[in-house]
Amino acid sequence: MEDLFNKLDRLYDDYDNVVVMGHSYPDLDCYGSCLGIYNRVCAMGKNCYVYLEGNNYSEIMNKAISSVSGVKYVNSSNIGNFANILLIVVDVHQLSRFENSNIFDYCKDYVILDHHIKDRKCPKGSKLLYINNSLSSMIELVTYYLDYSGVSIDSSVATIMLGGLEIDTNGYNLKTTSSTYKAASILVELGADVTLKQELLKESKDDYVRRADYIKNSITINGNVALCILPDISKTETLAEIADSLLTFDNIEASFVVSKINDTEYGVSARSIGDVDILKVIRKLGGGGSTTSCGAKCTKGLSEIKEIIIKSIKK
Ligand SMILES: [Mn+2]
Repeated sequence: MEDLFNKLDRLYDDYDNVVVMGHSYPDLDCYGSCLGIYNRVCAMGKNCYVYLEGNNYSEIMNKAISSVSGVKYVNSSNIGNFANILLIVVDVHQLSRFENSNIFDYCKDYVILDHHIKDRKCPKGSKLLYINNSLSSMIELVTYYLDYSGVSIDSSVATIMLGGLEIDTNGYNLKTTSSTYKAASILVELGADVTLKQELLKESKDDYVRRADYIKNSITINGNVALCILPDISKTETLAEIADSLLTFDNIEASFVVSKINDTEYGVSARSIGDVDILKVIRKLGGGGSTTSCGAKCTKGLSEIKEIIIKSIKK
């Protein structure tokens, strides 16, 4: 990793501006990583900005954004005012899932840093590409980057980063190694407040009850795979949250959550902590991701999606 950190550090000087951006519907892993890199680049005396479009964010994200101060942001309305931009994309590598999928129009060069399984649709021509699917989260990498650089960060940023680490590992259950715990330890040393992190991750009672209701109506396939169909149009992050929750139950090793995400498309979110090959199923639905966490968006009908999932699991 030190090699990567040195390469990154050497890049910034060739540009007037550095913009850090993640995926659409950002979560704390994505946003916390943007903030971490932002702090590193600012510490080197460079102009840096975090790209946030700002609409349609989760309650957790809105709380996180308002908890940090002094960060310079850009979005589609003003990115055109900046020249000679190096873009650093984190936590995603498919252009269609970028927070702004037209961002390349504004940037001279770009770097991609991700921890998801590499997709064929990964853009070619980056200045630096680092995709390491064995990392628990983006936060893990960025934490080691900050540690290596000796950069200090605001306690609010460390808190968000700790929250991101917890979310991406589903509470230190998925892809968690000794380095993951070490990253958590570094973040606490950097000032992360465990109580505030808990506050940040809190959800409303209504959301909890709604989720419990969905979970109650889920079915189990082969005794270890939960399938949950949501009755209403939902946000993709809701699907992801429910898929995470399902994994906390006895005997459940994998989960699939399906819901309409707009008038024409269904979203599918899948999680696995065991040997169930969810990625194979998700690929059949045209999606992608990692072997522990993946998803798809498709225009197939609900009965066809259900059939593909159930048949593939039973096979
Ligand atoms: Mn992530």
